[in-house]
Amino acid sequence: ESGERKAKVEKMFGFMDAFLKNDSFSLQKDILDHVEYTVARSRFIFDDFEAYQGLSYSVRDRLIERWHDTHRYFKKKDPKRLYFLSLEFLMGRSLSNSVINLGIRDQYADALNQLGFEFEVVAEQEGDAALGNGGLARLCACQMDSLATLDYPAWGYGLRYQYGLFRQIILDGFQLEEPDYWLNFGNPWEIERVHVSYPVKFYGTVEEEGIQGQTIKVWIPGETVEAVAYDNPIPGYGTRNAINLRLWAAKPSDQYDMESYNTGDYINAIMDRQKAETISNVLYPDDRSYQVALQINDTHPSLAIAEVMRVLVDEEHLDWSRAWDITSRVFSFTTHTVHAEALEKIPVDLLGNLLPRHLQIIYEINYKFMEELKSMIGQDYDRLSRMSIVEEGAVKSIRMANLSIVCCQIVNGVSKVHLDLLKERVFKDFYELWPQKFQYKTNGVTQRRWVVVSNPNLSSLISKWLGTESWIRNVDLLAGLRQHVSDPDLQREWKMVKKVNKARLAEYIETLSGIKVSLDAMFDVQIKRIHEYKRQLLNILGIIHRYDCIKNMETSDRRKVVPRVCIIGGKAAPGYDIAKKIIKLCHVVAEKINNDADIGDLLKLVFIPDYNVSVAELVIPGSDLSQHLSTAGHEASGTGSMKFLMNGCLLLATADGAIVEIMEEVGADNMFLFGAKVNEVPALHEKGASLKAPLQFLRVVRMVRDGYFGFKDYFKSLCDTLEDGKDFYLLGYDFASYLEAQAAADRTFVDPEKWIHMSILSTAGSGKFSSDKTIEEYAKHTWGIEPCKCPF
Ligand code: CBF
Repeated sequence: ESGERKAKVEKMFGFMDAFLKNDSFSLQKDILDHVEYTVARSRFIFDDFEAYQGLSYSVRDRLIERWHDTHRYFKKKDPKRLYFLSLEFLMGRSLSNSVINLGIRDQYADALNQLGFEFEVVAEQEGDAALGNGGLARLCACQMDSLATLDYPAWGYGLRYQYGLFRQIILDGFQLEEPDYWLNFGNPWEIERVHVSYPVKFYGTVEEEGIQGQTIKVWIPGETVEAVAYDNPIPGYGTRNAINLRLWAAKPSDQYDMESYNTGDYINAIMDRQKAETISNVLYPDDRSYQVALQINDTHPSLAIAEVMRVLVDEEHLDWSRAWDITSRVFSFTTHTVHAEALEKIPVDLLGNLLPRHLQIIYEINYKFMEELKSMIGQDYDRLSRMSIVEEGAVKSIRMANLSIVCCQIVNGVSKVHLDLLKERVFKDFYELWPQKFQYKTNGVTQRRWVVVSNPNLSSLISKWLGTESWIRNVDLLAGLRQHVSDPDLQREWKMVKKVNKARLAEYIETLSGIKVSLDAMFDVQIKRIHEYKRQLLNILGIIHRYDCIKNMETSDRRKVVPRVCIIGGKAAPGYDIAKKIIKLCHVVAEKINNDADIGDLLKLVFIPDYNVSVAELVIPGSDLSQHLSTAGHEASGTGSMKFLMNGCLLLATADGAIVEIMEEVGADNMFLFGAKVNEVPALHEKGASLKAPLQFLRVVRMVRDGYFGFKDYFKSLCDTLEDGKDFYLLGYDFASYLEAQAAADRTFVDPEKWIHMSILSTAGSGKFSSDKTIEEYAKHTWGIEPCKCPF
């Protein structure tokens, strides 16, 4: 850049805020301008949705401004960057989060008010960006928020799926799936970069060519698809920094077009173009410097390893060892599972057809690794074959986790327990070889989204009692609540906030299902993906037991029952039959209980359909108790528990995943713990059929089996999974201690002072589970990056 231009830019930094003003009049004008010129509706007549659009474009302008300044600043300072690769980002809604992070929520609320609209109503118009399945994907969204807030020079890379996670429709209690057309009404939060596009090649052959006496491999691809960038600015809180989440969309390339036209077959040409649009792939950033860190979020983006090697060897003509040296120093790998059988494998036939050169490179990596391994462990063929990147067998496959471990300098689990399981079971062989590679980084969630945005009343209360809002960036300050825990004023106000949130949730439940619930009841919630290991079935069987007990009580004893509203929500994978049966069971049980006049307000069961991020934002603040029931050793971390904890909900949980660390922070006596421990589970599995389930358990299973709730034949296979010797997830074994934990929760609930005390201590102890903490750990111990704060 010329000196003159540089000076100009420097000067511009002095006028950072001069472009877009944030006073009420300017905001009103911006909103109206966008309604009129971007949305093309009259500024005199527009509805809530159009107001949402106008408002969002006006917020986006401010995001873009910060985004530009941040990138300009990063360019100037040129710090080491992080590129975070993930195939899933579950962002949810953007509006409220953006205005809060930009520090202009109240100004916008006021501006909208002047225009005759209400911020909350307008914000409700936004759909969720659900580009992911569950915990792993939402974790990435929290981590992006923390990266921006903590001023780290980072980019996220992912895919811009046309359709998000399916919408769950419940028809007669059965789950049906509908496509999520999330882009149908436009997406004001993204910026399409038509000029930022890269060809992504597939198929074809690899040929050998001689150049200057050397033989090199040349890949002649068969098809090319263009990856086009869509940028999504991510604002930090309390900083000018806004980072980028770049999502790639697959589009047909011109080259592709030409081939189609040559055939003269117009219809097939169009069909082929459509095919290209359905393809998605991950690209690495076009940055030649190795002052970067590349984070692979689970094995899904791990083909990036072979791609970086291909570029360095085939296009940059580096020799193999230099290319390997660079590649193995920039990549790190986070694994999110404890299930060895869930580790991703790609059949060699498929990969060889689609990406022949990448397959060759993986073979070469494996060959060199096997040679090195033999020199270290000798001819132990069992171990060699377990550790090989290539799995021989009926379907020869590439083990993507092995590829990632071999290549990456750091492999991390997502909780302390998870690391132990990786070391002892899942990656035992690798751990023994390279113990120094293995770490854990406990997951975290962002307090901005999960308290400030979704629970503004609690957020204000916390700030009031801490005397500062700084906890929103410095989460350690939450611990300061401990000193006020016994203050009756705080307890009263805390209780009041919960009541208001419960009222909001009760209203939502009534609108959804017509069921009226009592605010005096304990709101007991389990929301997460439906999976056998997460044991929603244990919850439902516990509810049946409660129902059965109430039914069989003398009427006078019913007065002693602690009323409960049990709330369950979550999606089952479309092909996961047992999970779908669990959803149906929940509905038939609910039908029975909710319509039983003997029961009334003592027990209600509600299934919340289409659980997603914005539903969670409503449900979590209104919950008293939340359940995390995974069979010990099955949940790598779990992040839902952390969101509830921050919101002062008490946890009823097994000692699994991050719960073990939550116990350390909050104290086991402030939670309701139950069930087998991680180290007891293998021995229990060995006992198999000799493990006898308690009578209460057999009774409730029998009620389902015998058709007490109808659908006898349909539930047979579900009940079969609970038979002695088949009960892999140990529902029968854990049932008695589960009921004890539930009884302890009841006893505590009737002592409101004690409950509030535990609730305040839960929030106070939640600081460790902020994604800010996780990101700081990664930055220091994995990525080696430093904050780079754009000046105001
Ligand atoms: O690490 C984030 C989350 O990832 C999962 O959801 C996953 O998809 N593998 C795990 O199941 C969670 O335990 C974990 O918290």
